[in-house]
Amino acid sequence: MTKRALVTGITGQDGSYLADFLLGKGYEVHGTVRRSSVEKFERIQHIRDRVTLHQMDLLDQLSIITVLEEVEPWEVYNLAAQSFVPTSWNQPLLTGEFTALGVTRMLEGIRTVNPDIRFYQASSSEMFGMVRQTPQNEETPFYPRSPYGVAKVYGHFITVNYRESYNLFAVSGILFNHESPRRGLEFVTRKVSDGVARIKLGMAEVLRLGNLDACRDWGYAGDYVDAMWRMLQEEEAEDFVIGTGVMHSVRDLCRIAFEHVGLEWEAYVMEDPRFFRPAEVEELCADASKAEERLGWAPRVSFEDLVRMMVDADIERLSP
Ligand code: NAP
Ligand code: F7E
Repeated sequence: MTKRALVTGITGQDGSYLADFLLGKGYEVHGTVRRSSVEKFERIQHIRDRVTLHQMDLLDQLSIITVLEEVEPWEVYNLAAQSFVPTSWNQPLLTGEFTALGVTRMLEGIRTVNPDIRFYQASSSEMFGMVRQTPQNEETPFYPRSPYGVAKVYGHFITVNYRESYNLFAVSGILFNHESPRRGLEFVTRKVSDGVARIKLGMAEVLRLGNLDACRDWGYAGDYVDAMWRMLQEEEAEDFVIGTGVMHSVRDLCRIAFEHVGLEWEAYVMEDPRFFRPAEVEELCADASKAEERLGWAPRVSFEDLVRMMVDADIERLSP
């Protein structure tokens, strides 16, 4: 029988890769979109006729229940959120509504419509914030450093709580940063790949960034959606950390990206106080050994290959 999945946030980076992945597995794929005066479906344009879209907003409980009733999914992947950390300081209440309370609305919808649905929550390494130990695993305590991180901690624990209270198959994937040519332009990897492409093509002269010392465990989004799916195929609902275990600084990112097009990064990158954050997450590094052992999951794309893939894609996109 054909499996049916519902993906919230299908127009986002991860939603689009997950839709590709599930279609490849033979799923019937449904996705939720917010009503907008203009369509923003670029990331799913290539599969537009293979997925079914439904209007839904995380702020609107009725829209969630209606979509769950219409689609009757076996699996729900809750990827929708306000996901950009700096915006969470400018719009902390909206971030809380989408990224925290939105998860409760999804879980309440599932409990009401069909408690047998398997539920995936997109938790984040931002929950570790000011890290209590390195590398971080499923047992590491959380210390979020932004309204976004705080909202994700709520989303994480409400998922755990509904699993324990109502026996739902509800899991959290604690995913470390993952990137791709479909990454939003404001995130640092894409800002760098886009900036490098513009400089190489003579369309820009400098690239203004914030904290170059920040370190992240960056992986490839295409690898990470596979881990989401694996978590929902398990016998027991459990949470997993997903990351590469390799950490790089923003400085490394710049060096590798500029080197790829034969340029010296120091000549073009300027630190700009506008891009520093009120509270920073200095470093994150995953210990994904539980996922490796239990899910048989491992990242396939290295950081260097990821950066080169993103730079090449932006050069191709921007070339006349
Ligand atoms: P993204 O590209 O920003 O996509 C977010 C998606 O959420 C978009 O489709 C957006 O729709 C939708 N959305 C936002 N607010 C909504 C609302 N009120 N109602 C319904 N849909 C709404 O994010 P991503 O990188 O794919 O990340 C996917 C999820 O994983 C997010 O929850 C994020 O917080 C989490 N996460 C991401 C990473 C990472 O490194 N990428 C790591 C850990 C966790 P529009 O197109 O209408 O804006
Ligand atoms: O920043 C530093 C910045 O915005 C990474 C989201 O997907 O991953 C993402 O959150 C680092 C930070 O991602 C600039 O200070 C320096 O230390 O690419 P980012 P993020 O904040 O780590 C997590 C796991 C999520 O869950 C989130 O949804 O890079 N940095 N200069 C900069 N960052 C940006 N954006 N722009 C700069 O100019």
